[in-house]
Amino acid sequence: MQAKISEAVMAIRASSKVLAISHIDADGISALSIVIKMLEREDKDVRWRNIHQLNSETIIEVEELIAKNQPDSLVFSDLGTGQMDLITTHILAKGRVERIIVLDHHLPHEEQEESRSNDVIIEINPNQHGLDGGYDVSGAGVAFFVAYALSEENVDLAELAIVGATGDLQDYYGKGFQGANREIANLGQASGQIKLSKDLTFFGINTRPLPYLLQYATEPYLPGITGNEDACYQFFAELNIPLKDSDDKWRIWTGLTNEEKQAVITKLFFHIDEAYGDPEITKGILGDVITLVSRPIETEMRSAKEFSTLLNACGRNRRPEVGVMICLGDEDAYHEGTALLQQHRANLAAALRRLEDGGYTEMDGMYVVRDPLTSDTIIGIVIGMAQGSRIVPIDKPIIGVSTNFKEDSALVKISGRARQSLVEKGINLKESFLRVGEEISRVAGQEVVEAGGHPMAAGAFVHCDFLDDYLNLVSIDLVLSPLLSKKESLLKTITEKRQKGG
Ligand SMILES: [Mn+2]
Repeated sequence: MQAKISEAVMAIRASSKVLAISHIDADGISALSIVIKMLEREDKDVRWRNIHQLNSETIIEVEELIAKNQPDSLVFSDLGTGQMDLITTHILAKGRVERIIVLDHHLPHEEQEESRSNDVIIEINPNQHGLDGGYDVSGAGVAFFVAYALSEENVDLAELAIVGATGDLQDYYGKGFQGANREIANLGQASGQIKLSKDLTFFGINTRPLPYLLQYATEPYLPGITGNEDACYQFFAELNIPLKDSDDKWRIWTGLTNEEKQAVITKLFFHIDEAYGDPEITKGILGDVITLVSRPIETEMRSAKEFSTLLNACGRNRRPEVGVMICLGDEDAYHEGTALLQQHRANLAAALRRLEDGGYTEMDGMYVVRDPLTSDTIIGIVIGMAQGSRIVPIDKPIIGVSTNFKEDSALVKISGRARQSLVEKGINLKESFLRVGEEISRVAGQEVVEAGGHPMAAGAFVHCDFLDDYLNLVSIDLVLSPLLSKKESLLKTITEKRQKGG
């Protein structure tokens, strides 16, 4: 991977005008901001654009941007590996640019486990070098390693790499980062950009008034407290902890005294232990919390977790460029971003409320959420939260279908989430989505599905005429595939026994 990074560094030095394309989520926005900063510091002319997914429709947009801006080099971040065929046919084959750098961490298809670099393309994907793109490093992390190799002065960009990794949920619940992410965190700490401390891992410790810190807690969901405003007030009243300070301003977690914090944590431990009886969950409310010390206090930008949510909110409200400007330090963008965050929260809450009113169906292999009011940009988050808060059961994967999409498109976006326990039983959403996509395209005689992602979280674009067939077949595949892989491994054990014992 170091060799590939060096090649990317040389390619960047050789370029003068660069078009950078990135994903719209927090990791994609952070990755793009790192790319922009490192290029600007090298005095390159940079044009950039976030896109929701690289597919057969958006690649045309990229072609148009190339025609308009005439860059000599292209950089893709947080996407590209799964779309190498599109990049090859639409850009490489047409000889549009001199260099194409792909900085991605999504799992390659099985036949693409080797980097497909050539004279023009430099592909850097940690999965092709023995790292795990799900946990070891994010798209922003890959971009950071290139930036850091370009100049050690880019070490300050470590904070954005950590924001990206946080956005992709690469920190283990309660345990923090590992692998390359841990290295990035250490670099950021050594350079004074970030501070790691053991603290409450809840969302909003820098920004939320105390009652709301509990009312909106979902990691873990606090039975009897989450969503219950009265219970939250009562919780602090029982501990004699005032909710407002002498200026009548709401107090936030980071403003509490150590004694107050200790009292709250003890009470939470007791409550969570009673509700779950699982010491892992109880202990997990304390863990590595990352503070971005050069960002203004009492803002979302102060914590990696809240910063990534702010960026997600921009992307999911179709304003990813606002997120990029926030990363680059633009104050107006920050104010616009916080308004988008409020909108984002309202959209999520409304979508969850519709689900609570029974807005999902059960199939053999999965639960399906089909809500025309939920946009394709938040459907993935909504289904994740629906299972996190147990509004939808967790014994099967959950699939969200969004028909709320760009009007002129024939493609429907679907998203899937599966709990770790299901993945351990042999469920692999990405493989199921891809396999059924290939099968259905074969019998349909045309490409009707484009899919990608990870075993626990995957997505697909499906031609609307084949949506119901696709869902029915995926449901069957999700029932069968764990059984078939179990069968395979049993057969393998027999072979091994025979070889050993004769
Ligand atoms: Mn990512």
